Amino acid sequence: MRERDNQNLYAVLSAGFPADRSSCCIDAGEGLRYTWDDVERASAMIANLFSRLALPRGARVAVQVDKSPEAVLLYLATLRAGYVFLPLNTAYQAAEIDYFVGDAEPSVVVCSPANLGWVEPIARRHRVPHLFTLGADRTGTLLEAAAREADRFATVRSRADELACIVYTSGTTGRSKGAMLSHGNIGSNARTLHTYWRWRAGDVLLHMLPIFHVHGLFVAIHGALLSGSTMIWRARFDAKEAIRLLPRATVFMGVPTMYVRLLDEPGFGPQACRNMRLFVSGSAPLLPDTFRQFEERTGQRILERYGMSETAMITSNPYDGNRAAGTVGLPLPGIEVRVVDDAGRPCGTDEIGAIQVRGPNVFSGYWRMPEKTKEEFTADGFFRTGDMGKWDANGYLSIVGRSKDLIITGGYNVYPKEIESYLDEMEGVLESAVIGVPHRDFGEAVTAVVVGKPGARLDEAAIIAALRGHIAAFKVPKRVHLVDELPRNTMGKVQKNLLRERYAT
Ligand code: MCA
Ligand code: AMP
Repeated sequence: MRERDNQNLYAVLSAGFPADRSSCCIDAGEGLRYTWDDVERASAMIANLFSRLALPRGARVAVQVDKSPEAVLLYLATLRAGYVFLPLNTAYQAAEIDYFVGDAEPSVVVCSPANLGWVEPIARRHRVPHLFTLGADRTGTLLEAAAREADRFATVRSRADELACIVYTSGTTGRSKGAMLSHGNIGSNARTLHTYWRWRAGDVLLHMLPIFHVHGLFVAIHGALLSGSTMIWRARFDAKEAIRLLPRATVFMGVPTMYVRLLDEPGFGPQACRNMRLFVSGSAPLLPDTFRQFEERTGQRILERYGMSETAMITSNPYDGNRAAGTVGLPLPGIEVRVVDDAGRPCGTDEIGAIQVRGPNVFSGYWRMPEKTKEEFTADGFFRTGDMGKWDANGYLSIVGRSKDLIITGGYNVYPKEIESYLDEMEGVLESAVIGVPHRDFGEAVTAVVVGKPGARLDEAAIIAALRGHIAAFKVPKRVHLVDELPRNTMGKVQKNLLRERYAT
């Protein structure tokens, strides 16, 4: 294989690094700057460390660490060394991490030093061969070990179909599924977005998203790397800090909650956006109202796009053409999108149907779930997204709902089934239903409706307190309503639509 045929995602991305390697790649604030040379050398050191561990081909590197430039270096190093990166939400608690480690059987686990006390027993129980720590302040055993390694590394050659990342998405049955994404899946999507969104030398990305999901890890970072652009890097989103930093940026990516919060700041306006050329929104529906208010306040039309962990980005509003509020735009080049009725026939304009997708971006399947994978693909190779949508007369797609029982809160997915199973196990609980209700800040708020066993004395605060510590805080219901019974249809199925109506306010 010649060098330019190497489909390793790092090789693809690094082709976009600027000729001047002494310029800034990541500006993490407080004088902490990483040049492109730093990125190459530090990722080489970690890649050398992993290579020396002689892990089997396809070995998984599971990572639950706070956001930091070093976490990006660890990601890039894993790709370079030809291993499979597996990012995990920092909000996950012991029971959740135990499941992921047991399911993915990683050869390496990297956790934050503060969590070592509870991660170590999990890693031991699952016989993980190598456990390292990495703190957001550059502490931990990973960097200590990597410091002894050489700072040059020949990126491993990978085929397009070789596995690069496993991204877990919450499962409809309560079990999370690992979406297997190849170097080719991620690389092709990165190149497509690079062209479609007109990434260019001199762009500056303000990066405030978490990096354990497709949005912050792939969509945002890859665009910047492929165009040799500087990233202004902050560990978390804060509206005031964003307004302070935006004048130095040209590109920003966020979930709708971030746009709502920017608009809540009285000082936010065209001044802050004076050098901005692109605001991108995704992961959850952007309300047309937010789109319009944003344009009124800043003169900028937010570009909304649509994607999934299984597929990376699928559609996007155009860069130059009309960005239509309430739509997710047009299929990206090279990606086929169709909306079909129950019989699998293509829907006409304004007809609601199931959204399916096929293309080089679509994952190969769920980790060790061949049956589930089979169910989610049609005979002609389209992936069933679980989203419902419709085309308008101009060929723009709108998402009108989901056939999967899913709540999206502040851009994070929560599967009701998982929360219901925890609630149903609680003492005194007979049954429960978990729904999403409209929420000004998070878009949807996780809400539980609980029926107690006869004579049981249930209490909202106690239920919420009991869930905390077990599951990630963003999954914990904001409210728990105690009722005598759940509404059911004649088939005995809980009518969640009625509950959503009842608790909408
Ligand atoms: C935080 N809290 C939340 C959420 N985030 N509750 C519900 N939903 C949330 N998303 C709760 C915390 O548990 C805590 O509650 C309180 O809010 C404050 O926590 P804090 O960490 O300070 O929150 P924050 O910093 O204000 O975070 C809000 C946020 C964050 C910035 C919107 O959630 C975020 O970064 N979301 C982005 C998610 C994302 O990147 N999704 C992409 C998925 P308490 O104090 O009671 O414990 S990838 C994807 O979907 C596809 C591929 C796609 O298309 O992109
Ligand atoms: P995830 O499983 O975290 O990858 O989330 C993917 C889901 O997020 C999709 O199946 C959609 O339901 C939702 N999603 C992503 N982008 C958008 C958007 N722009 N509008 C509405 N829903 C979206």
